[in-house]
Amino acid sequence: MSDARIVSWHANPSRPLYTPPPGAVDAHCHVFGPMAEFPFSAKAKYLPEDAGPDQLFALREHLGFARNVIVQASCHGTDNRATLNGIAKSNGTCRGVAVVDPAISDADLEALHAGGMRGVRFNFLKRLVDDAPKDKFIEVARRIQPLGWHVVVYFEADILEEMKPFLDALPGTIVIDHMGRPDMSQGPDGAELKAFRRLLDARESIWFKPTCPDRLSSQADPWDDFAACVAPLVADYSDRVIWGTDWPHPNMQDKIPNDGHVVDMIPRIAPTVELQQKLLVTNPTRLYWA
Ligand code: 0GY
Repeated sequence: MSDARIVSWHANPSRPLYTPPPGAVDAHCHVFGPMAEFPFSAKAKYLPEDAGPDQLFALREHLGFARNVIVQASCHGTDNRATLNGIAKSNGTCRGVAVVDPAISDADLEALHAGGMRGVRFNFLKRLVDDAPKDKFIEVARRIQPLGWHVVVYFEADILEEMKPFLDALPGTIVIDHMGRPDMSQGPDGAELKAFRRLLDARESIWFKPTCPDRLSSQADPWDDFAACVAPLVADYSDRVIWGTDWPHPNMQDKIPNDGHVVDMIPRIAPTVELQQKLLVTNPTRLYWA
């Protein structure tokens, strides 16, 4: 990996045309560093410039959101201090999702809870992590249930079938990042979205994030194929969707999205006030501020 630090976020995003409802939650974003205080993991697969909580809160204000869920990014490994720092500075307006060493003690899990963590993330992307020990993850998922936490799982559509026994073995609520990254060029009735629907139909406690048009679309902004594929999914599973910007857009340096345009995808995938309220307020509040 090169030592050059990467910028993957827009320097001057537009103000969205869409206004989120009061209390809206950006439920998938990250913080990077600041590195001088919170160094990156020795195993990090990318080395970003600092994108700390002050930048996150300024962007949130600009985009019209009230709260954030900060998801521990892979570049910080299992050292959750940068994410905890963001939560601590937020005056109760942030919660977090941690990445933990499966050998973590109960006392350390409880300390993460006290610091505002409400879930644990299992990342299966080979370009981001060296290993993903399923047996150990299942054990972690069991141990977090008494805390009222949920599991967030990140994988790509080509391994959905092989993920099924693992997902079946996880207790409690599961949130799938970015819908398991289906191929949007196949359209709303494409094989990968159909397979994802089968997963949702088989278990009510599987939630998902209809996020990342910039990553998943086969087209340029305004990402029309994403809107066409994702709107039916949000309509059909509206009680188990949460939304986020994905700022600072890790690894998107070659296709940096305009965050204002990312927010303007919301009314295209959730066209009614009722759907927007569930996606941005009711559902994330149930998971993170209950
Ligand atoms: C995302 C997606 C990515 C990165 C991470 O933890 C991470 O580094 O999640 C990615 O590169 O696809 O959701 O932020």
